[in-house]
Amino acid sequence: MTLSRNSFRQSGTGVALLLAAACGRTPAPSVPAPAKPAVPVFYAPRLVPQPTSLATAGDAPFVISETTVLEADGADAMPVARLFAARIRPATGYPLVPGTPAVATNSIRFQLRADRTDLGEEGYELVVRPDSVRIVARSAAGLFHGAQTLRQLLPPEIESDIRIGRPWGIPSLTIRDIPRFAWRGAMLDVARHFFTVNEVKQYIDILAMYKMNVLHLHLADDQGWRIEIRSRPLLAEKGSVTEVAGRPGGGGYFTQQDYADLVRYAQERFITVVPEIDMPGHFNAALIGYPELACSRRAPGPYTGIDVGWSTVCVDSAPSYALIDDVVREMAELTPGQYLHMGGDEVETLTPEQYASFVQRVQEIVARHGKKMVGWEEITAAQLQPGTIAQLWRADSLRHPLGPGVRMLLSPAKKAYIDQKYDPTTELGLRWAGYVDVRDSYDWDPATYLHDVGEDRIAGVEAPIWTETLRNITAVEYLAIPRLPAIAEVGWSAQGTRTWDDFRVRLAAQAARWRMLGINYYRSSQVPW
Ligand code: TNX
Repeated sequence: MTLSRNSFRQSGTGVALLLAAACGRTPAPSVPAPAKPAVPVFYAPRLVPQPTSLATAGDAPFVISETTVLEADGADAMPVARLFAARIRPATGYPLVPGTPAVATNSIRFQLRADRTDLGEEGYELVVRPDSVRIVARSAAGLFHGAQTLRQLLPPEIESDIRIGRPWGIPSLTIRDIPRFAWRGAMLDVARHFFTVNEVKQYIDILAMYKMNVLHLHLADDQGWRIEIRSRPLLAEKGSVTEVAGRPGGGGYFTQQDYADLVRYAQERFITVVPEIDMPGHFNAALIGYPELACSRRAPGPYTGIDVGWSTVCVDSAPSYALIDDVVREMAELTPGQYLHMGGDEVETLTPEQYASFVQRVQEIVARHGKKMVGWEEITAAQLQPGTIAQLWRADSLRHPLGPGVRMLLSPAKKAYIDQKYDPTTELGLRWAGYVDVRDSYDWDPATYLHDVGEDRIAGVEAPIWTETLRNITAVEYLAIPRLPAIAEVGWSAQGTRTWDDFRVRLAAQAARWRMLGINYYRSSQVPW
């Protein structure tokens, strides 16, 4: 250890005490040492999402060193400690091999405590003192969220993939942090444009940084069917060959192995995958290989435009339900989470009676395969079972009262649609919901958004990104960042702990991390970068 921990104090402005390069030497008074750039040992916390409570201790920071030990207390704590070590090993260049608890000082301990029911399913407590760091949680998910906080307490260069010679200080403090909503999601549309497994993993990494815990994958739409269904091979074979604008070589689909790989990668980061197969509309791609599901019995061609509402599966015919049963069965088998999303949006070709009876039949199929159904807000027109979730996207009020046990997931387009343009100059994105700048995404309260739906009926919040204009993950990031972290905080932080004026400053501090990670972002003029 080259640094004395006690020689640094946190400054009032946020950037901590600077380490003078000449530290330890006393230059002769007549010949001042040349001014070398100073390096902050640690920074005052600027966290996103804002934790429930944070108290700085006023002590010296904890400084990670060559000999710092990582300790996993409890079998399920080890994978979390390993992921954290893997994240900070490249930048520090330190070994940081996780082991079981052994030492009392110079250690970072991940501790599972079943009796800490006060921390809830996903909460954690983080205590940083000059000689140790402790994360305590009741679940591995809580430890993981605590590790994300610890990451943000380190200097931004911690995100580097190459070794950086600088002190790695963490301010002394105590954080207690429990999420507001259990469902904090992001939806990625891989149907309008296809994204590779690696691109989706990059998106998962961003969700994890901001403590989001649901990845909703929009796997099928008019322009493409993106998941292998073994009992119905033509869905992917014929339905995946193109995408919006139909670039040569565009399109593609996930094999079941790819999907399983994504589910596992997300699971390791405590993110549940919710797959969506949109029906009865948005169904053109499926009909290419299975024309008997169209009322016309004629196979349509691949579609590369961006209109909505025109396609449908034939809802009054048995073969349709046989195929839906096969798809639901395989998706249920592949998906450990309890929810399957069945779409249900923007149907313009059916009578209200046909639509409601279709939704109810699909809901029964989902239940028969042991899952609960999620659908877009239109499904509230049908009789929904307790446990079903309706995802709000365009309504400002409910047209149908919610049945018993039915809850809403909030993705109001004017707030949470991160595929909308920021302002008139934004090249990417759509604009049907109006311009959505960062403050629009941030400044709202889910509990009061709908007059007739209070907090107890709200499952959580989700930020969908539709990809009509987005060809690759760099373009997705440009629209997602910084609105995704804004929605993440809306979902995680108690309403009384967060304000826009404070958020914009904390958000600005994230940019150095995004640059280190190579994450693209929009430099909104609302944020003091
Ligand atoms: C509406 S939101 C849709 C999608 C489009 C999106 C574009 C919803 C349930 N349906 O089909 O991609 O707008 O913003």
